[in-house]
Amino acid sequence: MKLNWNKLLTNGKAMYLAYDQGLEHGPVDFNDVNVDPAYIMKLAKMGGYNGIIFQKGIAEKYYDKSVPLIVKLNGKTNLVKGEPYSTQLCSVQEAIELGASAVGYTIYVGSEHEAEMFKDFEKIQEQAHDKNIPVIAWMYPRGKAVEGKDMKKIIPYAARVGLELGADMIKINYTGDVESFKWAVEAAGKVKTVVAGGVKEAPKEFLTDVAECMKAGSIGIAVGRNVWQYKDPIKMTKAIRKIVFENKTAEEAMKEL
Ligand code: FBP
Repeated sequence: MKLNWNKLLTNGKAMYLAYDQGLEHGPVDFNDVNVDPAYIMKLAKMGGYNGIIFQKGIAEKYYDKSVPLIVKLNGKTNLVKGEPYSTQLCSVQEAIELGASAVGYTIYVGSEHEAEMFKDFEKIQEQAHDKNIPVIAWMYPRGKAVEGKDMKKIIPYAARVGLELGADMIKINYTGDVESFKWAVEAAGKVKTVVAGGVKEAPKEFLTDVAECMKAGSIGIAVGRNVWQYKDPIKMTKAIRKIVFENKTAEEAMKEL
């Protein structure tokens, strides 16, 4: 199997712009400007991202081929309570027809529905690899069984599950310190690790987190809100770029803002 990473990586590193929050959280995350997917598409191009992450509906109507497309194949709203299950919403074939260079899939590790997501993942992983398309797994510990548990231990477990299941890249949340994140990256083995952003933080905090993740061995980021909710998303993009591609510190990157 020879995966096609064409343009999804620059010298082995990557910056992806995530924009599936409209499904996961609803328009509460947006303002008048970033509510428009066409604006995000332009931002991805101007910022020189290695990929834009869309659900199929947005990809169908707004994807303009200017940067690689990563189609998120499953999702859920945050309106449903109880043990989380992320349902498949798009097939690998549809994603390819939309122009996808990679596909994304969320697995809620620890959920009562974990086994169903594992099963769904097995199929999409096989179909994607059949077409040499990399699979990015959002490995998110969720559900009663993991609530209150130490994420410094659970996130490395989720990372390892990504390796066991055959993901090519995993997207995980920062554990909060370099040592435990390094352990997560090590647990993922040959699977590339990118870090998710989470709720918007103060720029200094966010860039420090990015720098720490890179130091711990992450190959890049796959973030949304901390970029497009920032007052000048292009400046924030340039700051992240300094850290991811030029090994700069958070302090040095702050000069871009
Ligand atoms: P953000 O950088 O905005 O957190 O985006 C990363 C992401 O994984 C999105 O792809 C997804 O929509 C969202 O986080 C899921 O957030 P959560 O499940 O933590 O509410």
